[in-house]
Amino acid sequence: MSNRTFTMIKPDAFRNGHSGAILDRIIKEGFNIKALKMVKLSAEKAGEFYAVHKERPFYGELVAFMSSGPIIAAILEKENAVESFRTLIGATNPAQAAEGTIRKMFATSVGENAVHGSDSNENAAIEGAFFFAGLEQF
Ligand code: 3AN
Repeated sequence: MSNRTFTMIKPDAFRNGHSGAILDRIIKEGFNIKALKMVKLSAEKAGEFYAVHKERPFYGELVAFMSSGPIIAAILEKENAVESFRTLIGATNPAQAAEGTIRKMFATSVGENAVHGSDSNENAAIEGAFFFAGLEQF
């Protein structure tokens, strides 16, 4: 069954000029883009998005990084989208990411790891709705 996931091209990948290559790879892997926008998160909004990590030692660093520059947010559709996209992006730490994954190719560190991918169908829906109104989703 076809379903949806949510992604962000993070500020590091955007700054380093990898947005086009990453979007091209995502499309070539068979994901259909259902919503897309370029935005810059305020620290407050980044903190809200990552609220689940509030108690983690890297939370402050994560919020500062995610609000440090523009990102590209998107909703993607494909069969088994959440798991399939997590496989495409690779492990959180790019040093442990498999060859050919987006993080292996474009991420620089565990904190600045190029892309986000939702970890469940439930979170994909919550995260998609955080960025996109109904009228912006196709
Ligand atoms: P993933 O993005 O692979 O689902 P999570 O949910 O464990 O990974 O972490 C969310 C984000 O928090 C990561 N994408 C990364 O940017 C950041 N992060 C995770 N672990 C660390 C860490 N040890 N140090 C700095 N940032 C981290």
